[in-house]
Amino acid sequence: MNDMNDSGALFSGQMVAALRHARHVVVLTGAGVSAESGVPTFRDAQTGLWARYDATALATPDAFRADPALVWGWYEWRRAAVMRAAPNPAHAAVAALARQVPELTVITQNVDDLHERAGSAGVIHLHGRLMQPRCFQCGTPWRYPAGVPDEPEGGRRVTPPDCPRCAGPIRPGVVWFGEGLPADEWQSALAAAAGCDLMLAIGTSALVYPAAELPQIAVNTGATLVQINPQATSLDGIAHWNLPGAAGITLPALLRAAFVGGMNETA
Ligand code: BV8
Ligand code: ZN
Repeated sequence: MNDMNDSGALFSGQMVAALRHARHVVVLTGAGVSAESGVPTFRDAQTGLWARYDATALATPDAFRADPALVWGWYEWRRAAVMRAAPNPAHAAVAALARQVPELTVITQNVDDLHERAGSAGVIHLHGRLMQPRCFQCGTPWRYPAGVPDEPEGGRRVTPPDCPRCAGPIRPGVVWFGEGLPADEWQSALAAAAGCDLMLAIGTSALVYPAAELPQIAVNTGATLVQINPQATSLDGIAHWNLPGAAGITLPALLRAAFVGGMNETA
């Protein structure tokens, strides 16, 4: 799984010590942390009705204006997948880490609620939340009917509901490409990245901005950067340690190595 260091330990002793003695840890996650829960990443090829579309093209205000039923259908299909999914050991490890270090800040690019369902509190959602729709026109929050939307495997067009206040179309509560990030969340993320002494970048290709700036900001302010990702990314060059494994295996193992008794004792 991970590069064995010369003493045969799974992780370098220096890295384990850095985590064990960290004062403020930031965990930055991307779609890869939810991959083992069966939630497709942005890199994964789109399937069914969406196979003909590039995700970054669908996730835009223009795409919604041009074909609201296509885009709303896509988000209903993703929401169904997330509601059927369960947090995996990586989400559980992030939640357990909060009890092992003096201060933990969880920053995610994911619009799913798997960190929260695993027990993480105060998660900073840079790109919004699938479960918080609102009116595209007047911004009035809207509530989904109870239950998992019954979406066909291959997806389908679904006309978005009308806003009870202005009859405008309801949109997903996510940040689309070309839209600014929520100001408070972004300011909190910037402050945490600049103030932490160790950042774990987990399951992100670090290609979407401004979120992809956070690891560099952490390194520039003296933090140790540890990346967990089975593939190479643009972070390989700035990370102090690259752990080329699946988050659901690597992160629990790292916690066990760093904290006596690891997760079990705290779970
Ligand atoms: C903005 C919500 C302006 C919606 C998302 C600077 C340079 C270049 C471009 C830009 C720039 N600044 C801005 C831009 C434009 C754009 C951008 O970055 N484009 C990219 C494509 C080049 N940014 C924007 O548009 C941002 N807004 O700039 O607005 C503005 C400013 C002020 C006022 C008004 C306007 C908004 C960006 C947010 C867009 N919304 N999501 C939705 O979900 O539908 S982004 C979305 O894509 C995700 O949230 C995430 O951020 C990104 C996908 O990246 P990842 O999460 O990393 O996932 P990915 O699939 O790519 O990779 C998965 C990784 O996991 C892989 O590396 C894989 O190896 C790994 N993995 C797989 N399995 C596992 C694993 N790892 C561990 N364990 C495993 N088991
Ligand atoms: Zn409205």
